Amino acid sequence: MKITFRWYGKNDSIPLEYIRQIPAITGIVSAVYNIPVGEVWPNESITELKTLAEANGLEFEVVESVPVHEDIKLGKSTRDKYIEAYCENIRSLGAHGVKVICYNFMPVFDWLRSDLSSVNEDGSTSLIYRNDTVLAMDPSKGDLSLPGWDESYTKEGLQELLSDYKAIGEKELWENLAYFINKIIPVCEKCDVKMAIHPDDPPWGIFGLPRIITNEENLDKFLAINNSVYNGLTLCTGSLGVSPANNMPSLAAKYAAMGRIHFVHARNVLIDGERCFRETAHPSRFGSLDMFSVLNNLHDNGFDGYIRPDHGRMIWGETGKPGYGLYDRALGAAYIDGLWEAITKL
Ligand code: DNO
Repeated sequence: MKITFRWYGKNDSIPLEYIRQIPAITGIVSAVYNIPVGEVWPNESITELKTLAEANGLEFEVVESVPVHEDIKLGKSTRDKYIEAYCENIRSLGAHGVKVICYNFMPVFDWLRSDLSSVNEDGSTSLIYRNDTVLAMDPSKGDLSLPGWDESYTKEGLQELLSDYKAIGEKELWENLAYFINKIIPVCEKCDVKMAIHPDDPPWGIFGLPRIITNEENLDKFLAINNSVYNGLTLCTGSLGVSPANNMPSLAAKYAAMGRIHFVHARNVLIDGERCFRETAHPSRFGSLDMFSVLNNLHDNGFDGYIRPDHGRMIWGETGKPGYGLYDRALGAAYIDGLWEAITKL
């Protein structure tokens, strides 16, 4: 297992020099950010990321994300051109030594929270989700801006996109996902790049849009679309784990035994109501997830992929990208490393 750390490129306020000082981190997880979704990433940009990482003693073997163009999710006639560009990105990332690509298939919006800096008792702040608040939001009014979202839509563009999705239910989204997967996986096999789909965060439909990577039944259905080992998962404990029906240690054991987990996002969350949760410090006792059992089951079932500490709180007065500060994620990395040492020596 390799412990990695997400880095948002040269615009990230956290320097690579700091990341290399976190014990146990072997590499960065990054992406080319200044290219519109659906286009081919310039070779120079990929080379630059790799060179910067290596100059700091870090590997660059995991990309998060290569975003999927909405026309692919919508199954539009233009999708083939975007899939070809996606395949081109897989080829060039493979040629640069990238081993795993994390991506998601969530319509329009990526991850969603109702508040990005809710104050905890100890003065730190966390990302939280309150169902009532989210139900009262209306993205078509164009006044919402949250960090996981593609900021490039105009108000009209977003309204048009949301209206295109009126024709897409879960069934259609599954069909469009299967079409995409069956086109890209043969390329991944040739280039030795493993795909790791990120679960929907949160794992339920929002704003009337379908979400399908949400639970065990659907993960099984997803993996069965194409049985190649290159068609795999990002096991994000905090995304799936906010639904009490998702037993994270058991999902970790099952999919690791199948050899289908290529990347793990380790995050703890406290479920504090129906469809309500608060992101916490990583150790088990602060949240609802048994992080030890997740890691132990990964280990016992042969997991040998990449892991990264996911969203941290903001602590020690740090400001920055919500969920992606240095300090709490570094504590998370040290915790993961400590658990792993204990597990491997037991
Ligand atoms: C949130 C992240 C996600 C993830 C994408 C993968 O912090 O885990 O935004 O990067 O969903 O495509």
